[in-house]
Amino acid sequence: MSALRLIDKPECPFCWRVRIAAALQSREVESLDRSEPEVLAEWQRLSPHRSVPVLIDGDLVLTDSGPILEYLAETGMALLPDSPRQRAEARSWMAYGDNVLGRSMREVVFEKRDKPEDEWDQERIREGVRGFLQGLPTIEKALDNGPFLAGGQPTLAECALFPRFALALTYGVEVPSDFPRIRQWIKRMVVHPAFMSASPERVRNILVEYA
Ligand SMILES: N[C@@H](CCC(=O)N[C@@H](CS)C(=O)NCC(=O)O)C(=O)O
Repeated sequence: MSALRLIDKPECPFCWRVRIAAALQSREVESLDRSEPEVLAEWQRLSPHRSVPVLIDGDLVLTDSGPILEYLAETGMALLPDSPRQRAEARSWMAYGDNVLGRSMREVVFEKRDKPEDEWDQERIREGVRGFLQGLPTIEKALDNGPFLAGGQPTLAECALFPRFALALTYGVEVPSDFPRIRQWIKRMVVHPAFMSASPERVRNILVEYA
């Protein structure tokens, strides 16, 4: 199996999910930080819509985390369950993570990330947190059925959702205690070497506390 190269941004949840998927498959990925000048030039050449992640496998260049994850799932160890129903569920969770959790959490992250605290738009943050929390009951219910969202093992669903929860924690948004299954599920991933090793160092320190 050839070594993969990933044009990467450490806290981008789309890059992060690719790193988790590769780590779950024990595949070596050379992470190329997009902020490095020579990587930036390569990225500008390879990414027509100017987004990360970009995966390079020999002469194959893939943009967008969706196709990248599907490619990894088809060319390496299982990242999707065997049954078509559970495969569809895993993919559906990926969409849920982006459309529900991600959409809300990005408001919190964008507001807090680049500004001093006394300039934060508290209403924007409250709205973001509200949207994120509204997304939790559906996940809590799904975790009634097993330790992971689509079967007994982490799948693409966890690859995509874990960064959303890890970012939430990093930006001060806790999962309330009335979601005990979600809290256990996060801990299950935090103690999993693939999830930990794929996380940015700053976040890893916060996750260690959580476990
Ligand atoms: N649908 C894309 C979304 C990727 C995306 O939004 N990436 C952001 C970073 S998190 C990006 O590239 N933003 C522009 C930039 O950083 O220059 C995917 O799944 O890969």
